[in-house]
Amino acid sequence: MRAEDPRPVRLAEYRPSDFLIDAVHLDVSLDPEATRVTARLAIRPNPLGPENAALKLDGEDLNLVSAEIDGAPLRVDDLDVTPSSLTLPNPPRGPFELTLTTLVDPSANTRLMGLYRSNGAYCTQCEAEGFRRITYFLDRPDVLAVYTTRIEGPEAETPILLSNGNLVETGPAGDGRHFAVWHDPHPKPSYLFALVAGDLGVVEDAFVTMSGRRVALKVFVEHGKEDRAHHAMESIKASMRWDEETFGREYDLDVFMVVAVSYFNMGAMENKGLNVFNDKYVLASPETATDGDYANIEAIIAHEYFHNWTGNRITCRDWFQLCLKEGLTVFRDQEFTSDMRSRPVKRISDVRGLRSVQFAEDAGPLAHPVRPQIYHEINNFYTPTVYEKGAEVIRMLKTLIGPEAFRAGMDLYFDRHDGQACTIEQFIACFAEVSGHDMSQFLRWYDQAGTPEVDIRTAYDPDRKTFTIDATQKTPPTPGQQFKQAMVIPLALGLVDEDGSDIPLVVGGAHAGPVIALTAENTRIVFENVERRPVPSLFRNFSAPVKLRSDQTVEDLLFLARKDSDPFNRWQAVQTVALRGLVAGVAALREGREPTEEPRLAEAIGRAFDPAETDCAYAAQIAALPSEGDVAREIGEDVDPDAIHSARSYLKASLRQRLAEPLAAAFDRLAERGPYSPDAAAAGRRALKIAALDLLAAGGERSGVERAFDLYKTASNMTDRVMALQVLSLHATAEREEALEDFAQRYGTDPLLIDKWFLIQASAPLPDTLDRVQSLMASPLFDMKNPNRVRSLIGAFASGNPTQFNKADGRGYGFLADVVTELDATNPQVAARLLGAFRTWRSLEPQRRRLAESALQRLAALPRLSADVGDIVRRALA
Ligand code: 0A1
Ligand code: ZN
Repeated sequence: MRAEDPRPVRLAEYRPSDFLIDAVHLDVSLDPEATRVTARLAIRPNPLGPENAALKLDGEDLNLVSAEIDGAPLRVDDLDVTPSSLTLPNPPRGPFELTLTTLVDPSANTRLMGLYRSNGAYCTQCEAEGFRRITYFLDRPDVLAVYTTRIEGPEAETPILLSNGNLVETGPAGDGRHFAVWHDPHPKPSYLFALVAGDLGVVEDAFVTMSGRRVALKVFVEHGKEDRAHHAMESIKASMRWDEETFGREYDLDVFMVVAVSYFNMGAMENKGLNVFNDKYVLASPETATDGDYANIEAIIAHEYFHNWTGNRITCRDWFQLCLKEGLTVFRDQEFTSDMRSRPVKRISDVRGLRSVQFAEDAGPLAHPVRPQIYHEINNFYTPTVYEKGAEVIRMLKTLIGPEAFRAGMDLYFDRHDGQACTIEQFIACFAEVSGHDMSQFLRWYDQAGTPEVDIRTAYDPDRKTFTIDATQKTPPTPGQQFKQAMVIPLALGLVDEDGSDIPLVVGGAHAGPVIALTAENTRIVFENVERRPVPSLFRNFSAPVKLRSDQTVEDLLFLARKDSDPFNRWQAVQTVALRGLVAGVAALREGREPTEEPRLAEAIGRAFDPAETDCAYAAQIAALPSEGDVAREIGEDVDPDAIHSARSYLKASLRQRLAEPLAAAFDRLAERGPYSPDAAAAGRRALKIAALDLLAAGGERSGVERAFDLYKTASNMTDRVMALQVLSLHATAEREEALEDFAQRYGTDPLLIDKWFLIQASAPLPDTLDRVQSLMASPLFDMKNPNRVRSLIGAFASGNPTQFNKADGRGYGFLADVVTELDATNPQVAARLLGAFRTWRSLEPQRRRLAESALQRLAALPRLSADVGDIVRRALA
């Protein structure tokens, strides 16, 4: 039998640390299998803690060589060493220095947590609990220390030696070895520690801060890839400038470094002064990167850089407060992108992402609050709820108190809490203070899980000239939270008059809105002086992360699609019409009927391709139909992924027929002219061109497939080539196979391009996709030890291919369970994330649900399961 569940960690049981560590001197002598780490720790009892406490340090996969207190060796009996800790039962009662020497094996570290190797280089990942795999430590975010790090290694293999802070000394160390000493003056938690050593290329630049200090900027990449580091470098400078201008935040060290590594569990990591990145989010050139890559790099560089203030200077008291740094930093990077590119397009794409992943999480067995109250494995809480819903909560806060009070609250937060490890309450108190708002009800957004559903009914009274809105809110039960309380829901709205203008909002004789806070289960709002029935535009700019049900008619929505002044709701209106049509189409197909068509939808979508439409990026969003996942969520239960796919294909084919001419004209008009530029406007033109191509090829229509094949062959940039390949990949044709073959020939030596090739094949809604995924896993291009390869082949299949993962015979589920079983032995964190594909299994139709459940049960019964995978499996089945 499997071991018992490990004891969970509970927010309610938080206690400050019994001891504090003020300074850390690390001496790291690099060796592929036996790196020697000597840690000199300046420790003292916490004045807030109990007397006579034992000192228990965290440790994992460490080999203890020696231990000393204030220079005197400790005997083994003075210590209690277990696989996860080192305890001193009777430590000194005053300050003391503990020196520990341990050996670690970076080459055997396949979990990619702690010190490990990536293509020969050494690097570290310490968030959340990886530092304990480097040395014994109080590995918790509320223990802040000043770090000095000496790294020593062979000069030939590791000419570059990096750690946090500023470089203070370098020199030879004998025997062909050399050393570097780094000192970081800013006290930090252990999860922000980093070390990198290897033979790397570098691109250098500089930034002069708002107070005139010069900061050296360095981006380290594998040799030969330097010419792909320039976009990342430009993004660093843009981020630094933006944070000064928007939040008054200045950088605080002499050097800021980014290192790209090819083996990385997540996207990137904000280690103080030394951000380590998944190379996918650094490397870009017109020949190798798509518009999407350029945009991701800009956003993720910004995200990690912004953590310097929201996360590093002010950190989290405990891991339950993860959203304190993550939700806020996502909000900041979203704002940055909005300012750098198009605000409405960014909002639309963020909301698409939120709905497709976070709403799905909230609706299933893995739902949890933005600030969880309990966890078994913290690695599993780097979730869309903590990140993306966490950002929505900050956005609502800003909407409710207004931009000036929001900025004042941020200033107060930075001022008051710089250098501290904080809680959500401390953060929110800053905004309560500057705005005078009572935030107690607002705090429920952090503690109550689930997506609130808001139902809005309206009535116009021509005699009284009133327009009444009745809003009801309800949050469905989620695991561990049966009953829900009412939330503060900011409703940004407009009442739109015939000509598209907003009529003045008057309630109780006074001017009202445009944001009304819904705070009770039922709210009635009576607008006065309304001469004609207006069309309500609700939740403008997606003012709250809720599901809206309303009595808006298709006519209302089509009117808003044309006339609303809010670009988000013009897009939303088209989406809602399409979604309603798709849901009806699924019902029809399941009853053996043909879906009925809504010709006015084709008209609304057709406007995106009108030559008069100049905002192509926005038009491409209008043209993009709700995804299969969107339709599944809207249906909610008894979901049949095949029927959804068919209904959507049916709609696409009908749009192709109705819009054949404008689509072809747009495709030709938007053909690439001149050299490639990744800027937002040019990217928008390409996005719209591909949207046209995708519809032209709907149903495998020959002329569309031929166009796609032609674009593939003649493409002058990677976006066109990859997007054309993606359109081709949807239909079983000879062109598809020829293009896939050609792509592998051209780019087979570039791992990031192979990832695109894997992903495209794994996402294809074709019956032989699973077989193909399995044979690609056997190819030498695949590497189960590299998370990027795993995600682009297996992750894309499981989370990005609804029909093939959810094959009616259950083979997709069995396959994922097998891969997770294998991967769990080497990298539990990535294995657990793959299992996220099961987050919606309970909403499937009965046959698939049974098959998914038995795949999960098979995992649950395994004799050895990591904490990471065990936690997801148990919660998914609970
Ligand atoms: N703090 C990082 C996310 C991150 C979390 C855990 C990691 O360990 C494998 C790595 C990165 C961010 O928000 O970017
Ligand atoms: Zn982050």
